[in-house]
Amino acid sequence: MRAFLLFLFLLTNISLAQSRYGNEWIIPSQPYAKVSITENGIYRISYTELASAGFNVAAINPKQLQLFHHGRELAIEVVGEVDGRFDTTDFIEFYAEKNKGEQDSLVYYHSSRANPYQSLFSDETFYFLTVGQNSGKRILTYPAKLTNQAPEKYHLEEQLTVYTDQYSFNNSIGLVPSVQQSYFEEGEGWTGKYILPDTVAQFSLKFKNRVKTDELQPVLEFRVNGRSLNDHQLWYALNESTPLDTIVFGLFSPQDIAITLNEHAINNESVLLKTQTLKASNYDWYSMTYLKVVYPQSFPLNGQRSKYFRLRPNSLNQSVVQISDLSPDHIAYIITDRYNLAKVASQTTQLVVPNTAIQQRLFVSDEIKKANGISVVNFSVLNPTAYNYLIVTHKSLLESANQYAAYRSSVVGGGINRW
Ligand SMILES: [Ca+2]
Repeated sequence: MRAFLLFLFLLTNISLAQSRYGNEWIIPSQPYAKVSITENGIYRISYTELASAGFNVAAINPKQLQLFHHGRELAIEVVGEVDGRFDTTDFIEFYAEKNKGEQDSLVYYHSSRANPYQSLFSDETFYFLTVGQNSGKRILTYPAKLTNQAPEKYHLEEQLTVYTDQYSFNNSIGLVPSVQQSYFEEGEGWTGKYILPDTVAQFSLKFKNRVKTDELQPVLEFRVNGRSLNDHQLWYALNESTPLDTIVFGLFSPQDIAITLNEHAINNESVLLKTQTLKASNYDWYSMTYLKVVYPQSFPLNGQRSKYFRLRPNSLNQSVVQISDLSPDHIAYIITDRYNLAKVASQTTQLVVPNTAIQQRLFVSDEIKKANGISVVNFSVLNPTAYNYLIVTHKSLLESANQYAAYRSSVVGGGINRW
């Protein structure tokens, strides 16, 4: 993967409001516990974990605990906060997601991310816990409720297969291009193994607990990525039938295809997708980046400890969800807005979910995860008016960045200061 050097010049302008920098969440006088996360799920941080990381637990007013991710405060639950003391049995609980690379979109200057489900660099992301000046944001809990409303018949399952076997540079395999842009080009990113023109690629999809309904048919979406220096012509077919269509896409470009699956396209709750190029050249190479099928599915967890549900909009603005194998240990969160999480209390195997006039996403899990690691961070004070520019670099390029900074601060370089 290409290391890159990005010089970011921050123009000194004292009239710039601080909100322009996006670092308002950092209060330099407050220590922060930096929490490493690499998987989606419900996390719990205990008194002991914070104390072992070196966080001053004696100074914690639990009501003022705040958690930040990507500079925004997330709602959390702090069990034991009511007495205003952080006791050894108190803990913090929240829903977190791994790094899905949303911020990678910044490096694609003329295009969008080739693989929207995989970070270019790492699954790891950091959540920051601190004791603020005021009350922190807390998870709202909707209590269990009795109702005669009929349960939802199904939710919309999103079954996703993401391929990350190879990293596609925007060049033919094995040939390093003479010029690479400093930004990421169309089609760059993680994708599947390249497929040769003689191969009929086969991708098998299996439905789980599908609900057959005339209201909604399953939709199969997939993204292929060009991998060689020619335009591609690709046919695709379902099962043993003749090709449905032929699509044309360029060089190293991604291409999306969506197919509505009729009932006769589904055999024994499976679908076989076949793809092949028309062999425009011997190097008519492409790869599969992801396959996604969205379909109506019934609610059982079937042994899965964690599961997402997408509820269809309900004009009653409330949905009843009956999960036959829901236990009292399961936690149900409405995660549609993951910064403003809400919890839904269950009544035996039933959840009454509010505000469903719009589609809501639920996360149900009985698995409490531990962070990979916690360390204490004290941020330095950065006074923008005291510096002229900022260098953002990679450690492999640090020496050159320092040389550049030394040059800029010299008389010849203009006597310009770097932070
Ligand atoms: Ca307490």
